[in-house]
Amino acid sequence: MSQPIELYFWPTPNGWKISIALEEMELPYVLKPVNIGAGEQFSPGFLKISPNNRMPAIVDPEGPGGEPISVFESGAILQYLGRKTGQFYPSDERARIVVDEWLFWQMASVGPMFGQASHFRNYAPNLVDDPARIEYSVTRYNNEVNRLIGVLDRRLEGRDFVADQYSIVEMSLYPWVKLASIFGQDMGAFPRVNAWIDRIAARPAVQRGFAAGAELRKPPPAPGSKEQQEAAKMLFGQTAASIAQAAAKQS
Ligand SMILES: N[C@@H](CCC(=O)N[C@@H](CS)C(=O)NCC(=O)O)C(=O)O
Repeated sequence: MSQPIELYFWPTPNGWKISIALEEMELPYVLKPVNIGAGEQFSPGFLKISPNNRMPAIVDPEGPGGEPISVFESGAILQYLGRKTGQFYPSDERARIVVDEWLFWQMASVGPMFGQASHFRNYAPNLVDDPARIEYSVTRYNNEVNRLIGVLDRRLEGRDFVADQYSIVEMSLYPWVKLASIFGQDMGAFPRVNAWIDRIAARPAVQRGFAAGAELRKPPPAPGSKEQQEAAKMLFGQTAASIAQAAAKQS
């Protein structure tokens, strides 16, 4: 029996990418919660594994050569797990390049743009005095999310999955794209994406991946509450100096 992989995790789209992958690949794992609203991502122990103070990250006690290895950045983790298991990440070079193209597209475009769209739509209104100040940003990122879902919809013309088969690309994209409607997107305009969402949602491993750490997920704190202000302080307005201070507090 192999030793479980430690998954440093909080239930958010980037965290679910990896719980889904571990479930799909049937790898044993233990959750190591990193409460990002409470600043646990700044603890020196976690920063050693994940220097960018973001989850997810993993520690595989049975890495290359049988020695432990840690990996941060969800795209790097998905590629590592795909290579380790030989699953959902083709070894044929041409097929692998297609997976890499779309995985990097997720990492460089979908994740960051959806993240900004969510920030300006869901969080920023509680952080500014005058909502007119964020109107331009809300529109900019909503448009970008809309454009990206359009790219995905075109890609899915005549195909069930983004690459030739269900792959780590779906694991990276699905947790974000399924949230698009709550980011205010009219998903009626994207029938192929909707069918793709249904196809993925039906997979038992995806359902298990989403259920991982469900008990950690609390309703978002009430706007203007002390809890919300504390979480916002942790998550927004980070600078190099503020991270150093937070790390010192956590040590
Ligand atoms: N590019 C990173 C992004 C990870 C990321 O943004 N994680 C967020 C939660 S979804 C986080 O840990 N935030 C903590 C913070 O902002 O301090 C990846 O894909 O792994």
